[in-house]
Amino acid sequence: MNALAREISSGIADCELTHLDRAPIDLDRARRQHAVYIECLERLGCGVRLLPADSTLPDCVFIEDTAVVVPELAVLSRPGAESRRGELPVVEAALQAVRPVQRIEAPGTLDGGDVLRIDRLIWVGCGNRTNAEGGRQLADHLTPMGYEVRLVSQHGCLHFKSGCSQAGAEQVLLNPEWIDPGLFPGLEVIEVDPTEPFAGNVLKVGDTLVVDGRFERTVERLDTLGLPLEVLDNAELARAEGGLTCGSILLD
Ligand code: CIR
Repeated sequence: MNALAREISSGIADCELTHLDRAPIDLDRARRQHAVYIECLERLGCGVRLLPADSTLPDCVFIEDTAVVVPELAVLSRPGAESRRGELPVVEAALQAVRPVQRIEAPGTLDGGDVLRIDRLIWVGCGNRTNAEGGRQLADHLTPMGYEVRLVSQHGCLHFKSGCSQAGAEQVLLNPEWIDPGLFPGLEVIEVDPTEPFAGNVLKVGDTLVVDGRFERTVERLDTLGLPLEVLDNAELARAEGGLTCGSILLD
């Protein structure tokens, strides 16, 4: 497994914020936590290509939002926040080296954080950053490759995956306040602890789940289920509304 990631912009203080109030971000601490995240991916067997930051692109570390990558193809997104569209060219160049590349075109918008893939099934949360046109374009690219793309309406949290993510081969972790468990028939649904609304975003690398240790009760639930865990601290980037999936694009 390989992965793309991107360094943290020195301009991150000007990041987009939707549901959180602006709070100071300690850049050094954010970079230390990010370095631990990259080391963790490497320990789990990923060859990580770390792309350079850009001081004029506050949110560039959240590379997940810039593309949807499946083994056959990369679809470059068109972020719903205009301030983020400049993030694409560097990512596009990196993707050209590993996949055929397609694009979401205007008036479509799509953030990778709104796209959850479990094998050949793909859910796209439309409503905030991603619009229905963006979701349809993604479906047009991926359906011919044998993927089933389901457009769902999503409003409770910033991105669809802010509220849900794949936990095990057939398990989804979610916050039922934000994401309807009925979206996942046939999969086992694990709910976050109600006191930890942001705990639903975990990163599955192979069989291991990378989790944020600040969400102790949810981590305990996952541990009880016997899922192999790597526990990190994502506190600083969380102030920019970023979770654990946002920091990488996994290339499997
Ligand atoms: C934004 O609002 O776009 C960034 N501050 C946070 C993006 C986090 N990405 C994600 O949830 N996939």
